[in-house]
Amino acid sequence: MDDAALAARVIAGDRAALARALTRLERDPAAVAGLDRDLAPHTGRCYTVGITGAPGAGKSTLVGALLDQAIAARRRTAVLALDPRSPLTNGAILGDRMRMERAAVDTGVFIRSMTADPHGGGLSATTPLAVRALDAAGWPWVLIETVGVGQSELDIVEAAATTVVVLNPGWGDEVQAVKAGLMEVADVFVINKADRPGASELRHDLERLLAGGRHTDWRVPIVETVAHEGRGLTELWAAIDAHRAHQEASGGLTLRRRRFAMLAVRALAGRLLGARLDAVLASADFSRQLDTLERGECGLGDLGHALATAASRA
Ligand SMILES: Nc1nc2c(ncn2[C@@H]2O[C@H](COP(=O)(O)OP(=O)(O)O)[C@@H](O)[C@H]2O)c(=O)[nH]1
Ligand SMILES: [Mg+2]
Repeated sequence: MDDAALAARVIAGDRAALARALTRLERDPAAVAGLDRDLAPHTGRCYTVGITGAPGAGKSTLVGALLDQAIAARRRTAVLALDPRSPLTNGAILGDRMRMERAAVDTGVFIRSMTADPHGGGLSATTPLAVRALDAAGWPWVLIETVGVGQSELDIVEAAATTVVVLNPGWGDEVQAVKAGLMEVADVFVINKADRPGASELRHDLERLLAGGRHTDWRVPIVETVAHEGRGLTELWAAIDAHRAHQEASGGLTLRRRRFAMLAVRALAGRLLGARLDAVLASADFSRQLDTLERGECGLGDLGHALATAASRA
């Protein structure tokens, strides 16, 4: 099926076509320019929620519980799961929902797990394209599950319209991790596993951090959840709704969408440039330049400049 035909079916809400489009762009995000262009007029309506936190924090369980609520409330919600260490397809957590989703007529949810292409760009190139496909397919809510700090795709999740940071009680170093970077990106804090000791201590630590942090007109809420028992999920959806209302009223949503677009375009351009750099590096001409480096006739910086110049001309 060509791009235009596939796009038309995605836009018409055909789930199989959407799955196929996602597979196509997962294989090579740089090769789907035509498909994305055909989808473009139908994008710009969905609302993205990033769910981030350390492996094991309970993100997948939480997403599953959010979906249960979404189904009950007829809130049509799609999920992109980008956590490579706990692919949804392998886990029992969303496994049942995945099977239900596959068998489904329209359950009002759509779940997709995506893995990074290890060669360049990875999920930061794929994710925005996937979000746009879901958007064009008419999914009004897109939840993006990803692992926490230090991952290349984090920047993309920071550009979600609302970012939920998931923590657990009793980890001790939690608050340090929050200070080290998650503080700035959190629109909502979730203390998941609130059935374990230490939830109120963690809450107090977070409150203290928030009070000492930068002051904005959004007060970051702290929601306690017990994801595997479905507790606290009404409150979590309410916190997401409240942040969305704030984002829409304050103009924050426009800024986030712009940042998302910038990061997406940069990731794609990075892939294209990476391919050019590799091509120049593999050329006979550049091999001769590497010989001069080995003979001590030029410096690394000289070759770096030469490579960048040659790649930009390629
Ligand atoms: N006690 C407790 N365990 C939980 C809770 N939420 C998730 N878990 C468990 O924590 C483990 C990791 O959950 P998972 O959702 O895979 O974490 P992820 O790596 O962040 O996606 C699983 O064994 C879950 O059953 C919770 O609220 N309380
Ligand atoms: Mg997970």
